[in-house]
Amino acid sequence: MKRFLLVFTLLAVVLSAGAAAADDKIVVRVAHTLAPDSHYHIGLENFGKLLDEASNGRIELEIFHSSQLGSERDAIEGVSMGTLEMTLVSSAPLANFTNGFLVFDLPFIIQDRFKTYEWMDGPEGQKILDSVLSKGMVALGIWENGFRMLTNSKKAVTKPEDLKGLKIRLMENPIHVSTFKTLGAYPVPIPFGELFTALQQGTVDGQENPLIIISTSKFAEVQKYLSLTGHFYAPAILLASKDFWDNTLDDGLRAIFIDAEKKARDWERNFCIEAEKELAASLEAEGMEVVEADKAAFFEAVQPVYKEFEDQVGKEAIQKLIDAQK
Ligand code: EAX
Repeated sequence: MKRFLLVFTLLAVVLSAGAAAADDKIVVRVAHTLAPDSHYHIGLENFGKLLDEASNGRIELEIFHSSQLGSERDAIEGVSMGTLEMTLVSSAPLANFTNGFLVFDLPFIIQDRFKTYEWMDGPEGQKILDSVLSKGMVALGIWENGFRMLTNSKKAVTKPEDLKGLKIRLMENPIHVSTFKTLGAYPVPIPFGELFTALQQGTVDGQENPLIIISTSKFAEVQKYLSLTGHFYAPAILLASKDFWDNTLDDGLRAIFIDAEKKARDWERNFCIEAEKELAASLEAEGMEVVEADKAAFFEAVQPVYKEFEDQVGKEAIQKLIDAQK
């Protein structure tokens, strides 16, 4: 009997130790607004795999796609308050929280994505990332959303005048809104999760997003014309809640996140570049009419936006980003 009790006690100890190890698992929720075959989602899946491997299964990344946890603004708020661990968002809606990222929103400021990657990954980019620390967030790095292209249901837009009177959905960002006002369009900020329906119902005539989003969000079903404008370049920022970063993770786990983020970031950027190569042709095959845009004319037309925002963004910050691409 004694022997039996001893075995039983040992077994109980072993079992409860096992339970403790299982409790030790850290589930990290990350939210984004895009489709499950998008660059964000596939990039995050890869990030999750890297975290899992490096932590021997201790870190589990749980990805919520398609605005399941709300808009980008909701997700940033959640991360900032500590009710959500992570999110991957365009930098544009961060304008509601900091001026740090505004420089990226200026039309046509980014021409050379490769030189910009170097700049973003260096000390200048780090200063920008650090601007969210006081908002309860840690920005881990800059991934890619991409060069934004214009679509609409009314007409082929090749020059600024063609935009007159078109209702265009934009992200919630003052520079984006001003750019489209300057071009003569009616800007309408709508969260991404409501965009397909807004296009379908004609609440807006058009929208602008990278080709990979136009494709994975099936906008060809509700938009006829695609103009290859590349008017904004959207970086994607991987944000973590500062509470989660400081209090749930320890030094070892933080190092794992930092290392996995760099690998996943580079992988995701390459994925975007590769995917993009085929996309104009495949959207054409889906029935869109694809036109080149007179970029020089658009560039000229949006110059007042630089004047309007140069104080808020900082002349020096603008010049640094331009010089980095020389
Ligand atoms: O960050 O809202 C948008 O148009 C963004 O490109 C999208 O949510 C990805």
